[in-house]
Amino acid sequence: MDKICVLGLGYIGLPTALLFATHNAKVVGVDINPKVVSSLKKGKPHFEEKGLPELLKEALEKKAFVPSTEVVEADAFIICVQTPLDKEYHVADLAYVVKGCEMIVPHLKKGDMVIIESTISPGSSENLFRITLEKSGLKAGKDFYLIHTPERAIPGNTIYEMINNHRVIGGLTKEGTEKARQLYEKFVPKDKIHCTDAKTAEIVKLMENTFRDLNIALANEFAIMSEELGIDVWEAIKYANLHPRVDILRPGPGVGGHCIAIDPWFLVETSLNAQLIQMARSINDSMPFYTLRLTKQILGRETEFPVITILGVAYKGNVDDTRETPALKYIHLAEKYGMQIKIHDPLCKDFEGGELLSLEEAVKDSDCIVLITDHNIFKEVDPEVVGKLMRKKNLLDARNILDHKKWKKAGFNVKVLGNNKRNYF
Ligand code: SAJ
Repeated sequence: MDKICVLGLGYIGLPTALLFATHNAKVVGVDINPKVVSSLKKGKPHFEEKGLPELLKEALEKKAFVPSTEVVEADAFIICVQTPLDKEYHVADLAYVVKGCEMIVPHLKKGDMVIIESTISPGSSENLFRITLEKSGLKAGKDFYLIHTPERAIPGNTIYEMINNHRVIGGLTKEGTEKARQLYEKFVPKDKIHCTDAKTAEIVKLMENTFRDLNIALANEFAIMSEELGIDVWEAIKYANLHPRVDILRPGPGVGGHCIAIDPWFLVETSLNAQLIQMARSINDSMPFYTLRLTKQILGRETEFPVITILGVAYKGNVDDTRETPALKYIHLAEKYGMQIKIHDPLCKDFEGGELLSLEEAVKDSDCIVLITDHNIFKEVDPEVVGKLMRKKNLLDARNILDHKKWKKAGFNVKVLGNNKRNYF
């Protein structure tokens, strides 16, 4: 049975480790955080993800998954650590991956695979990780295999997508790529695995996320334009998308998460010609500020020291993840303008931008609700009930998910981001 050591038990590492453990492999999952390791040993995942508790239970019962703080000898090492954006220089911070390689070095032996799933900039397997791993005295391609296979599963549906999405595998050598293909065939259907070289594999995921970022930027630009033109962007996009070759995404208060808001920069750092990509990033990054501008318009000049209720700080709907959330930027900016912010997000456990309150506490004496995250649960909020607790009944729906008729009926002044249409019928 294959022995696998997975480094990093986060959003990608843990499901990856568990899928191998439940598909005929012995897995040691390594995380430097002892709290994560002890919680997993007790059968408790440290974050929410559909199907994860059941998968962990199965892997532990099979005795095929051992959480640990130490790297051990294995046939395949899979690195799934984070690669944050270096905010000062807007380049990939690959230090955690390098650290992972360094931890593998004392355990590396002939014939082993080192597989990097973390998102990395093109060329870094060859130019950076190879050099670190060769400190073992072994040569990449000759003695051990270095492979990149980017994980592209979407948070909220990670386990399904890890199995069913197409997977691109690119090694420094053909032999390594083939060995990795055989390994992933344990849980990925054969016809969904595509083999290539390392640099191509490195760029594929960056291209996908950049494409999505550009599409959302276009939707956001259309939203701002629609406000200026006095039309409803949601209606216009709905009709444009009826065209068989058009698929415009949804505007909103900004783009967050650890992928779309970051990965395009990994391309920008590799080329002098990535102007369109930078432009999309700056449009999406400006959306929290635009959302704040709309908030100020709703409040008007007469509301002094306004109190704002934020519905949702997760970076997107129905997840508990707040990484790179546009809510944080909105809150910082709003506080600079003297607004008092009260936050409600029933899915998130903690948030660096402020205290998380119950719905009642968050709306009490508020002047405006600003819906930032499209959690389904917000559709169940009763405007009659919250309206009674508020000082002024204003709503800014920055995701266009609420039943606006119902809110208006309860006496709310409703504004939807991107809709400036006057009724003309
Ligand atoms: N968003 C919009 N409008 C939309 C769609 C999304 O404003 O129409 C916003 C979301 O609210 C969120 C951000 O964009 O703030 C990103 O959300 P997302 O659902 O587009 O993507 P992620 O970051 O959760 O996951 C993406 C996915 N990539 C693609 O769809 C190309 C996922 O498949 C990748 O695995 C993941 O990035 C990753 O790990 O790279």
